[in-house]
Amino acid sequence: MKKTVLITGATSGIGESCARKFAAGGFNLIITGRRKERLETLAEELGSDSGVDILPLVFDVRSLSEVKSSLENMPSGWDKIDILINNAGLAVGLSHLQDGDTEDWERMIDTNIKGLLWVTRTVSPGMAARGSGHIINVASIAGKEIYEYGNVYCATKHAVDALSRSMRIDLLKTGVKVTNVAPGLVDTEFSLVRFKGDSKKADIPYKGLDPLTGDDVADVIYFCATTPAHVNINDIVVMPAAQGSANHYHRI
Ligand code: NDP
Ligand code: 8X3
Repeated sequence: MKKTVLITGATSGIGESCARKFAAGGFNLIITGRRKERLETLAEELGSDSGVDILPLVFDVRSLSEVKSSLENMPSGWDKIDILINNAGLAVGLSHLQDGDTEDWERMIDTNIKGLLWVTRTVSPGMAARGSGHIINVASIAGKEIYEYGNVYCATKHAVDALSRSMRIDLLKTGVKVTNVAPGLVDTEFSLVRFKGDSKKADIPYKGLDPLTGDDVADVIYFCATTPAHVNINDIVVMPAAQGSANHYHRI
């Protein structure tokens, strides 16, 4: 029987790459995000190409009521989630703390921390009751280190890192595995979102080096998700070869 994977933030970047990778691997997919048209187009494309079943669900992870009404009222046959990939997330703004925009902070905290918690709180009881499952949290190198101007985004990803470790202990006796995946620089829509649509500023982080692609990170996530039952990758940091730390890049 095919396993089901739920991917949050599948409308672009790492999440979309995960959808393609897991569909190619024969998993049924629940793909989520706020951009309905993108989700439906992806669902149609992957459904016809790979022959797996795909359920697109449009909701904002920041809203506990939207998360619950979407995930607690699934069509029949979709209520057993084997793998949850908590990927939806974003950075908004890049400034010293004393100049920060508090609305940007709220968006990051509400999405990256609370959104991940709302989805996990809704999905994990079913996994625990069945005695199996795998939660994969997409954190960041920004959850291991900090960089100037990164303050609140780094804090949210440090929170994800802490939650991954906490969840692993809390779920230990239930048979549910927990993996933390911490990428460095990945070329997605992330930078465009951080710089609020300013494509000139958004290109700067990727100049003069080969960043990771969403597909590179999806390969790592897929590897983590397909280890034998008795093996768990607890935590994995994946970086472009040209990035030595959150603060060190080799640009040509
Ligand atoms: P993208 O901007 O390409 O993708 C982000 C995804 O998150 C989109 O599908 C977006 O969907 C979804 N999302 C954002 N906010 C919400 C929300 N409120 N509700 C539901 N879905 C939401 O960026 P990435 O693929 O790079 O980002 C994916 C994850 O990887 C994030 O957690 C990010 O922090 C992390 N990361 C990224 C790195 C990078 O350099 N790019 C490095 C390390 C980690 P929609 O807009 O349709 O809702
Ligand atoms: C995204 C990578 O270095 O921009 O998490 O924080 S970074």
